[in-house]
Amino acid sequence: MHPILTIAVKAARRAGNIITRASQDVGALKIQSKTYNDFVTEVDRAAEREIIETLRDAYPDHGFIGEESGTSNLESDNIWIIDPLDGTTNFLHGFPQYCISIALQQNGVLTQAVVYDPNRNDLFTATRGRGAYLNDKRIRVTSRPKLQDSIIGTGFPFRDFQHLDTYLAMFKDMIKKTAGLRRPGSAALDLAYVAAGWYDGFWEIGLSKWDIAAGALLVQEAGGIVGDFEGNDSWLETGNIVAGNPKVFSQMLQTLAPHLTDALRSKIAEKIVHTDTAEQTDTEE
Ligand code: 2AM
Ligand code: CA
Repeated sequence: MHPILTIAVKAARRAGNIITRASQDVGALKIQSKTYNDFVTEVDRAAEREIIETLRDAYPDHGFIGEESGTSNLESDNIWIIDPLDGTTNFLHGFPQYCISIALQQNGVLTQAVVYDPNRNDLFTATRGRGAYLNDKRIRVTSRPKLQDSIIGTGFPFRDFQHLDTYLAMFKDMIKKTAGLRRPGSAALDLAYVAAGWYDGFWEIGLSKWDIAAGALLVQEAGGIVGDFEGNDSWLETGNIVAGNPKVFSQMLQTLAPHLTDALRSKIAEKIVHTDTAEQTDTEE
């Protein structure tokens, strides 16, 4: 294992211990609502502190983007992107689908990824150029050629409902064009499942960097494709993400295309649309 990845795994397992201990008595936790329908607990915070301390011990000059503690030292060429507990709502309800997600971005490129599911003890890891692994076994995306035979993961809009109608139209189309949709509630694990070949693809609107950074590298290193809704690279920035095996990925883009509003197009494409169609009004928003 790459030495940097070894440290990230250590951090993830330590956070896993904190979360698992707390899961025995979620009733005792103090819960705060960050914004409507977005919760944080002392467990999220303690797990993130543990992860950052472990990484900072080894790499004092690295920077951090954490879901709970915000950003620090962003001038560094090495930025860790951390979600200490992805699936907090599940965790709070005792629904055993949540994980720790840690990614390293070096000079703007994702290079290391850990997604750790403490309930199943599933450790998903990837280093750019070296493949993706589940508990030390190499994983690959599926080779299933048809969307019609595929299982696709997704997430529902939960906080910001501006795209809800668009999402439901996408959802309706996907229901008809796939073998089934799944919505367990942790985006980082959803992406890990694409990498492991348990799903053939995944899509969601408006995620945060820490939900997807690690999972996306897992998918890429497992031979899959990650893109925004037009297949371009703005997914980490916009959080509008499609991932899948190469064949299913392009069929998903075709399925989503008729539903795209300007706001859901790639950043670059959006600029072109705006200059070319300056007279047009946006009917969707
Ligand atoms: P989080 O638990 O780390 O915030 C799935 O839709 C993604 O959205 C998850 O990765 C989850 O990450 C985030 N999310 C935040 N609040 C949510 C909620 N109330 N319901 C579903 N997902 C939520
Ligand atoms: Ca998250």
